[in-house]
Amino acid sequence: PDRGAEDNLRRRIAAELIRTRERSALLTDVVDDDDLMRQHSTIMSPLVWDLAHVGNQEELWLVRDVGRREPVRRDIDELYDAFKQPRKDRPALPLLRPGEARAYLGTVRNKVLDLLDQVRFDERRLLANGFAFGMIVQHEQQHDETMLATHQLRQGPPVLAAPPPPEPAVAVPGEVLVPGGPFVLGTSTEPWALDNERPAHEVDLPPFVIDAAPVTNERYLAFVADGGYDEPRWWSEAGWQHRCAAGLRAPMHWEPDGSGWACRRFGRYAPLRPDEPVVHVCFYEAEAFAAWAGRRLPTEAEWEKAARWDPASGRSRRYPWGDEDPTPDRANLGQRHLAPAPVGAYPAGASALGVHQLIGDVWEWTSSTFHGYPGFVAFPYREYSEVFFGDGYRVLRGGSFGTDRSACRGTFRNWDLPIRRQIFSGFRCARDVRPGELG
Ligand code: AVJ
Ligand code: FE
Repeated sequence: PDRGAEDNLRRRIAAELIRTRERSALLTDVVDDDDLMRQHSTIMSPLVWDLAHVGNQEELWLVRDVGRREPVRRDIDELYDAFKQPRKDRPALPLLRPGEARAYLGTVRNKVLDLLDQVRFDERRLLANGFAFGMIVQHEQQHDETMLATHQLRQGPPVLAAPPPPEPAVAVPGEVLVPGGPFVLGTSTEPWALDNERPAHEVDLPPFVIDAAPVTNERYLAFVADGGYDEPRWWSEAGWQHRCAAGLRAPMHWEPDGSGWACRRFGRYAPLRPDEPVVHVCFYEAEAFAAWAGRRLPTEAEWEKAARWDPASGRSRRYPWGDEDPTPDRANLGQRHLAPAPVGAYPAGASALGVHQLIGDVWEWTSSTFHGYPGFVAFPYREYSEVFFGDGYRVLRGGSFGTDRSACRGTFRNWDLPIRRQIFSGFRCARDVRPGELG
């Protein structure tokens, strides 16, 4: 590659690394050392574990592998290996104290910025288009979203604040018809796409109908008020079992308030806003709502076609609005707002077919289990995606208000257990086309 282009890439990578670290610092500087060391939920890590883990991954991949430099702290690799340390055991480990963790991250980062100056991006496949650096940026941003979810679980007075998301600017239709036919799912060209998004391949779908916006609190409340949580027929067998074992009655963080509900968000209470996407529901709750509404969840292929397919060109776009990167007027991403935006707040982010708020606001459960696409090759390590393939996990799409733009694309795939709801998860519904509906 020519020197000028390489220098531009270096500058872009440095800016992304620095911007990302500012987010990690903000999320960990607003609480004291005891709070950082404490476990707020057994399904989450102490914040200080996430922080040092992010530094350790950066050391493993960039300092040692890409840079072939001497280890900074080989002795802590085990402590911060997510596969060796179950979350519930992490608070009892001899973790780096917050001051040590911050110093460790600083040392690693200085080495990385130094090697970034010298690296040649054509040296190895891992470096093509700066991929190794992009992977580490995305990894830290994913943990920043996890840390934001930990903040949401934390008890005590609020420590995070942000301006509210924008108000609705347009009326959004109920649903949109997506014509049948082939489209391209996944990518082979997106430079920082992770292995599970690859390769691009054609998928032929029958026509279907999808909600033009995520399901709102108002619609979800109708399901709750109709006794949806007490009616096994709306739930799958596994879902009903979980509903009973976990005593589910409403989305996580909803609390009874007089005759209605309030929600707790980052330490503050607010009445439920009817036009806001419902958040903190698990896959089983999404599935039950859809059954109650006479609908179903979209498959991830349907979600991606609604998001990326442009009927005018027949192409799949990088994002719903086109090929340009996300901007604040297109999507509620990046923890700029600490809530999903009401439906209709992002007309500039709508897809070619007129589907709104696919990117940002809330992760959207799909009916699909997590598998490799045809031709999948693990890269650069099996533990990112491949070890999670199987029927145990469901795919979520689109990112949330807590997701950074670097870790969110039309092709980006997230996954989680069907019982999880501490994440910023919501959904939209879909349905088959009815006989005669196509005219
Ligand atoms: C893709 C969000 C499921 O948090 O478990 C972080 C991302 N992988 N460190 C997770 C990840 C390794 C992953 N998710
Ligand atoms: Fe990680």
